[in-house]
Amino acid sequence: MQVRLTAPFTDQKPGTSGLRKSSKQFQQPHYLESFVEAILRTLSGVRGGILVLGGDGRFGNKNAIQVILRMAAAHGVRKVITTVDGILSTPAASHLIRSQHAIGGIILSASHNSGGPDGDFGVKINGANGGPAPESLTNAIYSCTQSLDAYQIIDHSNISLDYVGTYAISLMEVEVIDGIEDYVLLMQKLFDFDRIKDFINDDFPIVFDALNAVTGPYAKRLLEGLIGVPNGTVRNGIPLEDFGGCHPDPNLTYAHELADLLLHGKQYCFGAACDGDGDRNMILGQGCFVNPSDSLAVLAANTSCVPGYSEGLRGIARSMPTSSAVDVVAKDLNIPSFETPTGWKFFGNLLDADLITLCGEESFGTGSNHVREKDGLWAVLFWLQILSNKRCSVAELMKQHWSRFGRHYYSRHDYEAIDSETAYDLYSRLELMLPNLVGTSFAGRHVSLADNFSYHDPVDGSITNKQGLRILLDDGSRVVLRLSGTGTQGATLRIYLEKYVQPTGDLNQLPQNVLSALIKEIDAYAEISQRTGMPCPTVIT
Ligand code: VG1
Ligand code: CO
Repeated sequence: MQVRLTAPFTDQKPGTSGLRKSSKQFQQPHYLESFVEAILRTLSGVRGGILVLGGDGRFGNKNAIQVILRMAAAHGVRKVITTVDGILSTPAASHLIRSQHAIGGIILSASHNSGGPDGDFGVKINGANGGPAPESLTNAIYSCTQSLDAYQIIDHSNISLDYVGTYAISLMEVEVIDGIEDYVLLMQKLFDFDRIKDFINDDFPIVFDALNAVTGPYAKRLLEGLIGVPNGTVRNGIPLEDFGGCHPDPNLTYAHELADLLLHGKQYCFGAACDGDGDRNMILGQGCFVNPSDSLAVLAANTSCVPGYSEGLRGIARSMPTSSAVDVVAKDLNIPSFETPTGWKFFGNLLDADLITLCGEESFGTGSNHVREKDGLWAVLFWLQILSNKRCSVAELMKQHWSRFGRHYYSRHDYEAIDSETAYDLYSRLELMLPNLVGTSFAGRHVSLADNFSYHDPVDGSITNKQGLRILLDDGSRVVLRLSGTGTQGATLRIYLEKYVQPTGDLNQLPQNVLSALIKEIDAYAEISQRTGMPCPTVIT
């Protein structure tokens, strides 16, 4: 059946790996369908191909699955693999796409954004390598939406997502699988669960917060099932359509209940949380928050503890705003390190070309070549494996790490939901001023470089410009500014601050104190509080 569209669809921001908007916008007639039509017209191999489909369980997930199934059938897809209750984390989807030789996947999630009728919804597109769609694909989808005048859909009743089963919609097969199983098997290949089990059961109590989002069922099977920790270790473990009203973003602000348990309580030795779609992670020890940039460095420095990585690393990559902590480890290991723009899609080529094994972002994202997405629970298991081998606390491990490699004091300040024009003006004004900064003094140091970061992909030669304003100082300190590409209300300004202290220096200071001169200087220079009217950031990490 062909449904004609009367108004053009103009809502897709080019350059993002999908469409992320309010649930209300997604409920407009033909809205979801128009975007899906553009995906199915653009993705290569749709006719006769296999597609993976699932989501993080938020409001709209199940309905979107039914719509996409009927549209996929109309477009001649051979088979769609979807999951019981439509539950499929982003890393698990990436794994399925790869293991099932699918042409790609559609993941229904707005990741760490809130959910429910008043929250956000999203449609993410992954390619045949299991990774987020590259810009070339999202741009092509975007141009397709611009001229769309109709979409194809088949009339069919809903498929049951209650149990595992196989169905047909017209000529298309629908396989409803358990979305947890394959992922658990993959983790069993990488980690020594018995060793983790011995360590934890020997008086190392842990707690995990799924924030009522997708990782609940995965964590229950991995932690309470395989590792055998007490039931209830996984808190907020049932995926809810509105995430129980909470913001499924694992940071100190939005996962504060867990943070309080670890930072102020004595009950647990280790705590972790993941985001809405399961690709991010926050790691906490007793009285100790692990900065995500440090987390990546610790993983890289300790791969010999983990069976899946015992052969060592090919190389590492980090996003530009991520601290240089992992670069220092790479240097020590004598392996290459790459600096990419923000967004997991930029790691795809490096992973596919086997140039790197580990990669990560400061935004609580770490991952490896086992899939093509960042992977929250994988990082949790990696940490538990290191701790089991070293038989030490998180705080001790961090101390050992810094006393060997030095400490990159780091913080990210987010100013959320600023008026878009104000944010844009602030940003472009600073961009224009940057060339004049080079050679002058900033927070008492000399500015060695000030520019808008551009990335040259060593694999396909592509160049991606304007990926963030950076001010580099002669002592290795940095301030980076970006406007978020994932927010749905106004604009979000992110400021990343970093200062390196040698192993012989004071490694036990508070990051906000160490960074205070940079914080003050950038506020004055970019007129942040003055222009936004916000005296302080909404989220400090
Ligand atoms: C944020 C993070 C970025 C991450 C992206 C998607 O983007 O900063 O590092 O890759 O979210 O993560 P931005 O443009 O808002 O800074 V997720 O968990 O949505 O897949
Ligand atoms: Co996410």
